Amino acid sequence: MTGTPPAQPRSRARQLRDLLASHQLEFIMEAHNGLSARIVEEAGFAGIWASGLALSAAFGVRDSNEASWTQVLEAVEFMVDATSIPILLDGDTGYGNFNNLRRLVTKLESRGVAGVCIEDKLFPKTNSFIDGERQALADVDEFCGKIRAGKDAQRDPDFCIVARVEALIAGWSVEEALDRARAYREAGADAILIHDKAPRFDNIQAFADAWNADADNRCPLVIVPTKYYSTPTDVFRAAGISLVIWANHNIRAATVAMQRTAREIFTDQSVAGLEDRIAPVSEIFRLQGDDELRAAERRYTGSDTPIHAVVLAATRGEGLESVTETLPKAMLSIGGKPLLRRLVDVFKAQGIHDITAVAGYRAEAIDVPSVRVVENADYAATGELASLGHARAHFGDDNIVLYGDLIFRRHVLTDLLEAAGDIVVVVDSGPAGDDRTLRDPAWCSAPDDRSLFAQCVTLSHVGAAHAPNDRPCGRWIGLMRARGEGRARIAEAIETLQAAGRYESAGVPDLLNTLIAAGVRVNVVYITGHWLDVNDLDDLRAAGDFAYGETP
Ligand code: SPV
Ligand code: MG
Repeated sequence: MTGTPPAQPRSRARQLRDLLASHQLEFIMEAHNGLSARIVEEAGFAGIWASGLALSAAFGVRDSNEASWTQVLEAVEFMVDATSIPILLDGDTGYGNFNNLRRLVTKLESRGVAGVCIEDKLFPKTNSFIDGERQALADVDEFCGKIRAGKDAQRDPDFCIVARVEALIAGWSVEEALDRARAYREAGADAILIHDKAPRFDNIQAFADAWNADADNRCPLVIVPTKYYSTPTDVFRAAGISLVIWANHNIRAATVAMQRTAREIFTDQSVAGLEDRIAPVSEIFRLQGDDELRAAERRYTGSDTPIHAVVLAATRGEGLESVTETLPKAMLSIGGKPLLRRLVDVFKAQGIHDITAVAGYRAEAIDVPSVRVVENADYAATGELASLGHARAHFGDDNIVLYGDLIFRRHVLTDLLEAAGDIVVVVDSGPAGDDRTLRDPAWCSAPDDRSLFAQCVTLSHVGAAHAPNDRPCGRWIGLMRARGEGRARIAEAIETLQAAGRYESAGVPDLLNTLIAAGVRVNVVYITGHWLDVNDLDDLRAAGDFAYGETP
């Protein structure tokens, strides 16, 4: 067979090299541990600056080589593991002479770090913004030897060594900075980081003008606008800068957040007033990649029976007629992906591969890989339960049933899968939850106490019809699980509804209420937000924004 072999994914070192060579201004951002690195990647950055200042601050030591190079290496390894984008390590002076740099480069390559930046100062260095003028610069020849040694040590030709010129920091002239930069380029540096502590861009502008005017200087320029931050970014673009490093803004933002939080908790002796302003623990679990572990557990421990998902996708969607002429609601595109495809991605991430969609309106338009489509041809005259009945042949011992217009963060499904009980529903106790005019208000045995650990709460009633007089505890989001004995109880409840002549028109809330009336325990998992259902054009827009903030 002939044909072009599939393209290899670019290595991280290659990605960094491409960023430096890019014809447009590129940006990388500081991170100091695995969590912040993942946050930088999720924000959309194409690379990470493993800042010496931020790493040492996170360790609680000074930016004066108080943390050993192996401690830095270990921290950066966590950052590599947590991300897929290139990391440029702030390697200070290379932690010693040429030989120390060689060893550093070898170790960085083995840990998947894409490049290192070394500065022409003396070990142990001090942060450039502390008494910069008192800082001695390295001898140019010695520093060039270090660059050459580093380049000779690398195995991957794409690994980048960025040479950082500290002449302006130490109070020397632009000319001195240019002389040094030229020497470093000739020694093999892949890019020049020209650093300055002045509040204006003038010196670097003069440096860049001279650098770019000289045809020999085909070597990208990198800057760190920490002090001249008010300079418009377009000025950097016009100056021909290749890469901007936002060098310390995550550690500084985290510092303010932690100071405020600690002070507030100390003063209030309570966290009640704070809870809604800090990341929910579920967000931390998400950033830690907990979903993947849950799915792997199911895959490898064999302790779980396969889970079947049934998506109720028969409706066109009242309020969405203008966009559902040719497709059902479940096929509406959210952020470039049909709703149903989003659900499939979430299921697959949890190791759920048996997915059935019950189609009705424009059934032929439901075309999503990995989804089995069954049709409720009588969808217009029947209810959700009848649609569910069409998927009966594809139920297993463990089933997830949900509305096809849902979009939710992955942890919502994780929470459901973690919950105990044969029949479990997800209820949002968030601010909108106590509004009984919303779809599917839910009354439960206890309100959400927002505790970290699962409460034992059961469902008492769902839906506005025949609702109790007190306020609902939240809103059923249209997502439930039925397994083991729960299946038999559901079959009985369906018989009850049939006997009462209510089956054809019944919705899933009717089924749940029938179960509750028969004394069946329906457990509740509380969530607060992090989901949407798409009922009208406003919801559709909101879903687009929601999807935008999602993990790729
Ligand atoms: C760092 O982020 O550690 C740097 C950049 O070296 S700066 O702090 O601006 O010198
Ligand atoms: Mg540094």
